[in-house]
Amino acid sequence: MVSKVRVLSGIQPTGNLHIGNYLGAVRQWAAMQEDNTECYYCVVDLHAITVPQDPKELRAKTREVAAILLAAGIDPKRSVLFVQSDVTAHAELAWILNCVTPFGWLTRMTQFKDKSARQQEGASAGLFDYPVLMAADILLYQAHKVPVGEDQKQHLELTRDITMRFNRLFGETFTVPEPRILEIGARIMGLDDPTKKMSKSEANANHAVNLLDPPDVIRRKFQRATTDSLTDIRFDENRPGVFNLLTICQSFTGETQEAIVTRFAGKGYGDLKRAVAEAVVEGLRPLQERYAVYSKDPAQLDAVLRDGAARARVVADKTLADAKRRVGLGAGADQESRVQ
Ligand code: AQP
Repeated sequence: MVSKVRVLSGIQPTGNLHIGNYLGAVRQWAAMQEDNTECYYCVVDLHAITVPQDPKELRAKTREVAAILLAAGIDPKRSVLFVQSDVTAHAELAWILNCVTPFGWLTRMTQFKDKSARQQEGASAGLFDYPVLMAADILLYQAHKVPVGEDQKQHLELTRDITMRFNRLFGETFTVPEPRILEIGARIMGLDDPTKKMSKSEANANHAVNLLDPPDVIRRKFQRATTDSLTDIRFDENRPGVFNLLTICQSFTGETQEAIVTRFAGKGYGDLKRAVAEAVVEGLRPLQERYAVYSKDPAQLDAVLRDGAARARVVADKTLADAKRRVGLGAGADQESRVQ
């Protein structure tokens, strides 16, 4: 039995990390490192190859993302930080879960529908199977809580369904995880089109504010952000551009909605954009400074990731061995554990 609260989350090394990834996920990862938690955070490179990647670029991004996580406050003494493909149990458990996951459940996943629509027939079987690999990531560590952005809510619900189905078929094996989705910042929208989630894979250069963008670039991107033809500044979800800017402002400054609305009373969108840009520049400054230090020390990063993978394997391999035994895999497996 696990006495501490186990936390697991992952991030894909698929491009430049942006403030959506930070506010929706990474910042709360750092905040969840408390005495009563055991946190596992991984760079999910197996997930990244569900869409085509340049091998050299993928490896470089994997290291960059790991260094950003350290810079964002993930403390390798308090958390286990590792690269997913360094722990082979993830792929192995995913196969077992594939075989207990009904095909129909996966066909309902909206993220697959969105992403495969762009690639049509060329979409990989891996992209379709992405949520099952995500379930394996979570179940291997018997995670109680999974801090994610709102876009992952459906995948988390599927993970819970897969867990309950496996436990019903083979006996209590896995902890049923719960998503941890923030009320503010769980869905940051693109600056160019505030009706679309901010995403690493969008091509427009003004779409996302990246965590490593220099201050001038951040200011320019906010200056060009799409707003509307009205003038007053207030939190109104029907005005997605202004709402998104205000949400970003609130997430970085920690102010209440009332305080922000009072601050901008009688001011224009230009003032708002400048103020949000400054809040983000200041908010990201410590992360960017720490990143500069970590990125100059590849040996330290290697050591952190090697140690993280070794510590992750201890937990993951134990869970995998139990799952295999329960399913009846291997010559010496206990065939009696199936309870139906
Ligand atoms: N716009 C967002 N607002 C809040 N949270 C977000 N997350 C992603 N976008 C936003 C959260 O960040 C974590 C890591 O995401 P991911 O890299 O695993 O994949 P993703 O959700 O598919 O992110 P992207 O940026 O949209 O990447 P691509 O374009 O590669 O698909 C997750 O917890 C996610 O919820």
